[in-house]
Amino acid sequence: MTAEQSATPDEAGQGASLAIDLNLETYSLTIPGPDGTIWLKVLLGKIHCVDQVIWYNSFDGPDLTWTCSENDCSDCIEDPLFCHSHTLTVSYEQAVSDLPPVAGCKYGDAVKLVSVSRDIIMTREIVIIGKQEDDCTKMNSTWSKVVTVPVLPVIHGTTLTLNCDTDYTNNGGNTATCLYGQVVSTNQDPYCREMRRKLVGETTPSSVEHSCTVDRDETKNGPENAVDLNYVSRSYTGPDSDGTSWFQATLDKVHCVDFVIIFDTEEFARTWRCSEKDCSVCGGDKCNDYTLTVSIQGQILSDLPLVSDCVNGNTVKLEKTNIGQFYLFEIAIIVKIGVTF
Ligand SMILES: [Ca+2]
Repeated sequence: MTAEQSATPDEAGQGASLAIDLNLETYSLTIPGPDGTIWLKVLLGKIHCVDQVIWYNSFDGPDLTWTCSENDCSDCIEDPLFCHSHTLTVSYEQAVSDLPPVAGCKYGDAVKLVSVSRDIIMTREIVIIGKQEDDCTKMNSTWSKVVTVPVLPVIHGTTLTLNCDTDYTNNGGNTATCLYGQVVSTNQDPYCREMRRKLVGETTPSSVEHSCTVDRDETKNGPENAVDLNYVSRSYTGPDSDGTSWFQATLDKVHCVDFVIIFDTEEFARTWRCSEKDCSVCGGDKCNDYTLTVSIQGQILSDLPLVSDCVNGNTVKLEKTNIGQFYLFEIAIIVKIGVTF
């Protein structure tokens, strides 16, 4: 830690270093510099998160105390008159990449005291309190079902990968840092969402496709997002060259399809129930916007036994009845249990 000031009448007897020598007998005396400003600056040597700055002008101080938020250190107490005649800032001398904010302290490597209405600054001591570089022992309390790699506790400065508990998927940020005892996200907060539970009789398609991935963004809008058991991810498809928009699931083999549920969200779904003829009986939201067909594709099978209330097929196709794009958050295909071909 070193100190500088705008100017002093006596470098040896009243230099800036005397403001940080832990001795109240000695003091620095700051007078206007060449540009007329009056300032005392303490260089910390590395980035700290500054919690408080305490200034001793007299033996029976502290005379002023500034308390920092994550934005500034303008909260000044002790002597209101003195507070108004000085400003205190914490800033960076060295270039630094964005640090995630920590509550109740201001990052910086330089602390600058400026006199705004007095001719001199006399400093017996200036004390800079940095936030304690504690280990991180517990998760950020606003995060639910998040687990870290490495597991907590970790020391200050550790970079963490954020995952979710079993049966949950992370739809938010996936990195964090242990800063001053807090786990702080470095991009965005994680968001662990419980995965959709498979229903009794639900069969997982062996492949899925749709007419045209919007923006050609397979990660964000691809058809696999409709069968990943995640209510947040979704497929998003537009019309193909024929002008129709559709989503198709191919099953591992021919099943007798009982019903199909389309989830727009966890709460909003529509269900197509099958008779032995078709799966046209729809209940729920926006039924008129879609048709659902179950068919046998790619193989000729004759004499399949007819089972009541289900349709034999290895392909489930959802088509939009009018032109346009559509989302599909999840599709669940439920087949008759115990019916095999
Ligand atoms: Ca999904």
